[in-house]
Amino acid sequence: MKRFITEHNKRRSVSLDGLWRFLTDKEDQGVALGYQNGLPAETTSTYVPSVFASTPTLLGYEGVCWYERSVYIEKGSVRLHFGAVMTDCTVYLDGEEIGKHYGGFCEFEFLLENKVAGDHRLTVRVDNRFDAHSIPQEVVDWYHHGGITRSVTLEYLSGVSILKNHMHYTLSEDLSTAEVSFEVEIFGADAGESTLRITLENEVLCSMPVSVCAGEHKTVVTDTVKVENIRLWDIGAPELYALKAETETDDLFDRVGFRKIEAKGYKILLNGKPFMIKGVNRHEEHPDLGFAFPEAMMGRDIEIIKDMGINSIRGSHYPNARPFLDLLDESGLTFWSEIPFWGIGFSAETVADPIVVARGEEMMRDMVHYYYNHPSILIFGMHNEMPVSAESTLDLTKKLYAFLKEKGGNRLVTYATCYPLEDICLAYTDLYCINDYHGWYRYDLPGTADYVKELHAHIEAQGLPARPMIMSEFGAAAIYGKRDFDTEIWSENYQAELLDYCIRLFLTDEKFGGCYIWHFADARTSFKNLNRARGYNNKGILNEYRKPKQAYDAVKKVYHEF
Ligand code: ADA
Repeated sequence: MKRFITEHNKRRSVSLDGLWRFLTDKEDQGVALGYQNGLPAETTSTYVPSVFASTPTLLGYEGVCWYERSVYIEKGSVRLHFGAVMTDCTVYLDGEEIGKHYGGFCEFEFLLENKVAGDHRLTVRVDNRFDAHSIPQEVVDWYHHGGITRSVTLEYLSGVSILKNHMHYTLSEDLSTAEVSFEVEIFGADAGESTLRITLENEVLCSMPVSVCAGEHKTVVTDTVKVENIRLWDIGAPELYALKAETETDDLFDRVGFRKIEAKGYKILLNGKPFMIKGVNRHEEHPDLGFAFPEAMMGRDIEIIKDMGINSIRGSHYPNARPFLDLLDESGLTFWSEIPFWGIGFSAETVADPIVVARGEEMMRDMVHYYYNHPSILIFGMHNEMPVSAESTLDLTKKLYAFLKEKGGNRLVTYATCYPLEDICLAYTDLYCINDYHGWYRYDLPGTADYVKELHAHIEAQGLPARPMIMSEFGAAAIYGKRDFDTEIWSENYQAELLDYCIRLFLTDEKFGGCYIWHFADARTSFKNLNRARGYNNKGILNEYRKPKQAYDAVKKVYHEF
């Protein structure tokens, strides 16, 4: 799969990025017309990965599109991996359905067994329409993109193959030693026996016999071993370890880190030391290329973010691309990863819909499955601005919270609420994360201070435990270039003043664990739903092409002071 690290030496993998045949199917007649058995001759082509809207004539397109290409498959089993397809897709090989996937920001894969060597036709039907069960719902504050938005890879599996290797660990009290074990998913590409060897840096931590039947999936949990002299992964000092799992015929590399995150009283502790989040929300969105975000720009965004003194990014509001997480691991920046349960669109009834719940749970499982080893992820987010006074949201929150606490590794689990005073879910979070725009939607910036007091009083009055509070969103829109002598709303001046005021307020409050500015860069949204100026959410510290507004210097100054 597409990463910024090499995942295999033994396993051969082939990128399927590039030109694919492409056809829109506005009337959704494709299956009846047999497109899965071959697209018509007049079909054009498009680049994978990309979004529909990067083709100017498809701007605003909502509907079905078909992708097709030929792939050479050697005899045996292969793993077909998609970085993300927006939003609903069905995948066919030589006309036969091999699987479906729902959810526009999650990785997924199919295993194809015993293929005949030769050229095969791979077809993907992609549908970006919304329905009653969509996550997010149609009303959402980002652009309705569609397409095969991240890389596609084909990998050849042979013998005892390794599909996953999660490193579990517990650090000693003084954080110098770790009790480590591995949960390894193996697959029998061919029936056989092998030795599973796991090395961390160059030390062999496990060597055990494994055997599988052809087509068999097995999860192996290794014995726990002690690793001494731990070099901790930390902010600005991101010590990473090379992790390798291999059998005679296959291998899987990763990079891991050891660190401990906790919430104690009002403090967040990273590696036992108080950690104040100086954060920013970021959409992984490019004004022309949408969610097919260019990799070189990921690195550039990180440099810009570091320059401002930011130490944490909230991947609002969906799992970000793996290469970005690789960069975060290596940069010593921390991350909040969440799934796109995005507020306003969801009614209490929709949250109770079993299809919606099942889809949400699957997205969460996918996120944990693929992202588990990334040390930069300190926080898993369950949802954003949902109807938290409803029993249905309480049920959902309980389920997701229990799952993440059990399976999510050493992470804080939370959600962002904009209705904290009516919120009945607050017992199921490790942090009280509030989105509040006093200085924007209410034009009452000084009111923020009173609101914060009210929030603390509310938590206490409810008898809820002392936990760090985070302002997970706050900000103001500013149109790039609108600067003046006064501080009118929509101006860069007003935005800069607001951010300076709020950050000082939050970071000097002893019950706060930090804040996340809304947001890094202006991001495209939908006129249809939200009627936003220019069709953008203009609360970026930078504009959509990453040109700094006045807020850039203001944020840099204040974050560097703390
Ligand atoms: C919400 C939401 C963000 C964005 C923001 C805004 O808090 O979570 O995605 O829409 O409001 O700009 O109003």
